[in-house]
Amino acid sequence: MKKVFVTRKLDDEIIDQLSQHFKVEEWPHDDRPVPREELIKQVSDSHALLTMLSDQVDAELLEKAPKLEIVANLAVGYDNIDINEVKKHGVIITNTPDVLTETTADLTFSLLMTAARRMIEADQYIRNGKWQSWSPYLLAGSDIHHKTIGIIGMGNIGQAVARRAKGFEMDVLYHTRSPKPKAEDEFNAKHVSLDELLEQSDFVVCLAPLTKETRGMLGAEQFARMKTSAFFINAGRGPVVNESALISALQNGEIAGAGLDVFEEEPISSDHPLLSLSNVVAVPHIGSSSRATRFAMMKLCADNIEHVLNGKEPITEVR
Ligand code: 8YV
Repeated sequence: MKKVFVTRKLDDEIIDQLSQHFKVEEWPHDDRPVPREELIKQVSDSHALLTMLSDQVDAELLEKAPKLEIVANLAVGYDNIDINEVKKHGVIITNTPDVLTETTADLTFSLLMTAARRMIEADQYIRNGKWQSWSPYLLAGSDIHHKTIGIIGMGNIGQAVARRAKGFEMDVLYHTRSPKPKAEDEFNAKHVSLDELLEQSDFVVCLAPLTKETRGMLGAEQFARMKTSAFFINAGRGPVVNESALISALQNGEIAGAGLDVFEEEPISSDHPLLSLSNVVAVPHIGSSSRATRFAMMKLCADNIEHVLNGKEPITEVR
């Protein structure tokens, strides 16, 4: 019987599905990653790995995995996997696109709204007993409707964010490797250079994947180009941003605020400098985290594994 190793405790229904056909072993914790030594030990006789973003799949691991046929990553991003190495070893990689698009766009837009309308500060204001009377500019924030949103990385999630922005009658700019004529028709979106996007947007939303080209692409120079009234939202990958440059831009009033789902190094601790800033909204990488979507992601990983180990085509292969 072929063996599947699952690197985090998942839904019982998923494990039951896989156990009907395969020998399944699962790291028994849902809140901490499998230690590297354990992963290396487990992979030595595994035919499939169901991995999380916190697991590094690299040359060292693959050398120790002679039977491995598939790595099914529970995320649309796969920057934790050395694609070239995996391909060299003839192993198939799958990810979880589409099923998480709308949920991640919801969270991205929530971050934008929460930052602009100072929702966290307002909630804390009441909880801390500060609400004594009404006042004209009490917790006055920034408008969202009719403003300009600039989306960096116009893939499926970027387009789903643009669709939400249209509901708020926003102007949509975007910057991505190749223009998206469909998005231009549907949202009247304008493809612009990164500099133009930064200079003209009231909300800069980063959804770019992490690659050699995008690592550190937003630094001091880019934040300096943004309007002082603009907000920066990141629901893509932390290392696309130079975090110390972002902190300086926020501290020096070069930008108005930020909404962040992702960070340079995750998890961040409660004494992280970003958390000392009242104009920052931070959430712990929960973009795709609705119950239904996380289940759909797990199911897609299990289905991909079932297909590949049974000699069928994978459903969502990373090519
Ligand atoms: C994942 C994500 O849930 O899909 C991605 O790329 O960032 C999230 O949706 C997270 O990475 C957990 O693996």
